Amino acid sequence: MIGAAAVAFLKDTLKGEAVIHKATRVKDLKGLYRDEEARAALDPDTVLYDVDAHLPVAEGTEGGLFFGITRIHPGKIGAEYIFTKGHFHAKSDRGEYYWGIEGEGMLLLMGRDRACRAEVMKPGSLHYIPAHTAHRVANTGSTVLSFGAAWPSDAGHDYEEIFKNGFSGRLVEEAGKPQLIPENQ
Ligand code: PAN
Ligand code: ZN
Repeated sequence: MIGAAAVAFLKDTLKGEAVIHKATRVKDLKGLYRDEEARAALDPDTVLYDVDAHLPVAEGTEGGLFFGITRIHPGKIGAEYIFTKGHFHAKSDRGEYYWGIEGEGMLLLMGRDRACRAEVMKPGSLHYIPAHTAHRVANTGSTVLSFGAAWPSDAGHDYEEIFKNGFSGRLVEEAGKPQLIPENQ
């Protein structure tokens, strides 16, 4: 039997069967920005980034894969570029691929030893996120940053660790350029 694909992947959107859409708003990022006052002053319902994800199997299924596209709005909260919450995987030994689609950004990678590094994201850049490595993306450009992701369906997300201890590096604008500033290393 020959059939049409159940999902359409058009540049930075996904549409079709088993595709979910999730928006993350100002109110979901409480305590994560260096300048909490600046965050709290914003409309809590403003969307900062959103994700389309193709989840063809149930979350937690061993041996499956998930595929997502994230779009992050441009801008800063205080001096810090708008970013994703960031997480370790709940099954910490699961890795992931990210790749840049449109716009400019930085991927922050932090190991369990809290050593932190950043990789430049741009259209066509490919990023291997090793196991046991927290990952967060910041939009350092002036347009929407979109990127793709593929990860194991049993990886899960541990956001708690990041809400508790944060990342050991922050991407802030200094003299008009992104700088990686160490924090709580
Ligand atoms: C991605 C992320 C997505 C949003 O699909 O979930 O970019 O970032 P947060 O989940 O940190 O809010 C991924 O890493 N999945 O594992
Ligand atoms: Zn992940």
